[in-house]
Amino acid sequence: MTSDIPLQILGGISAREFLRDYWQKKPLLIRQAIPDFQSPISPDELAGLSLEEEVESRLVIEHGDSPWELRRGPFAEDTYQQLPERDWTLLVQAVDQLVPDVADLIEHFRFLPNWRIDDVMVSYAAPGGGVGPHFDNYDVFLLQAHGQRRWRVGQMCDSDSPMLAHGDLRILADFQGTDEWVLEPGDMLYLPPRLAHFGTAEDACMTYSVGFRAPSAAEVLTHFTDFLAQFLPDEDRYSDADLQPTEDPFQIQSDALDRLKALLAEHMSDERLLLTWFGQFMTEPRYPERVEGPGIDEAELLSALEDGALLVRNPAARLAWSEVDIGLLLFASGQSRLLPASLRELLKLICSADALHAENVGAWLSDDDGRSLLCELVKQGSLEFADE
Ligand SMILES: [Mn+2]
Repeated sequence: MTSDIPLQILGGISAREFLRDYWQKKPLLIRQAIPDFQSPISPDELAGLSLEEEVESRLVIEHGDSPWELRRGPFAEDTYQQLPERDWTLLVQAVDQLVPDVADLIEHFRFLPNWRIDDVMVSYAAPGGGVGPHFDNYDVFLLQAHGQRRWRVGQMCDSDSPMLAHGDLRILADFQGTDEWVLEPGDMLYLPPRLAHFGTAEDACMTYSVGFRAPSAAEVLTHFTDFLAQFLPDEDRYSDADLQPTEDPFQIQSDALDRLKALLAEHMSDERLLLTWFGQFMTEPRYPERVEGPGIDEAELLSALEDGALLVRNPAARLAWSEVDIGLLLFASGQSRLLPASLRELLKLICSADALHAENVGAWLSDDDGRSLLCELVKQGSLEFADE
């Protein structure tokens, strides 16, 4: 089994061991997870991204206009000349959507479901820079890309953990350090959700955070029930055709609760709807404005592919698929599509091939469902033509 092969990215343990002993449980320091790692982008290039309108970026300045000042990008060209020598951090979200070489890092994490991955955030810190002791509700792999960063980890936290009174940043009032390590380029630290951590730059340094996502119980309940409600007619109501005479008309009896529980159970247990909602929800793009396709018809798509065009996944799109009793469901950037089981190989190709072209999808272009699927994904913006 591939899941039992020792992986360099996990420090020589297998995916199975990592998931059993560390994932969502405890931190793991991996020295030289990527030996001789060199950052595909430079600090200047990262600063350049933070000037762009459509890029989500933040600056945290420890001794700024206020303690732990948070500024949100896009930043002006002269921002970086006016910063102090030390103790500040620049954070840029979803760099994997902007720089293909950064997206390639995700290939190391194929032992985890792709739909659990959020983005690769890249941070640059001046000496002494950090964002304060805090915790996140998500798993993260922190890959040191340049310079050295000291990471301290501490206690498990939750929403009752005391915080400093800084409106924008969630900084722990109380940090109980248990371990600390200095990470060099290529070293990586895995942190489970809710573990207090505190990183400080030993010298000017860059860190890549491969962040994961998990919907909160509150999100699952509110979003799923909203989705479900669209399919429920108004006449589908609490009903009590079995009602018995009441002794006290003001009392809510347990039989009313039983009827409510039955109503909830009846609707909440529809697996197809639950799967459809979940697939759509988990593939909703973080930046929907980056997933917009051209108006194109099947004939145009066909002739472009025959002329040698390459189709690639839009790095801002999210894709997932699943199996149901009557076929396959493809989820693409918040939408779902029921497809015949015969398209299984095409779905896998769409989700994982480096590029789609006349050779690898040729056979499906003469299939009505296959051709229409590819065309829809281009129109929706989940697939796009490669520049060359
Ligand atoms: Mn963090």
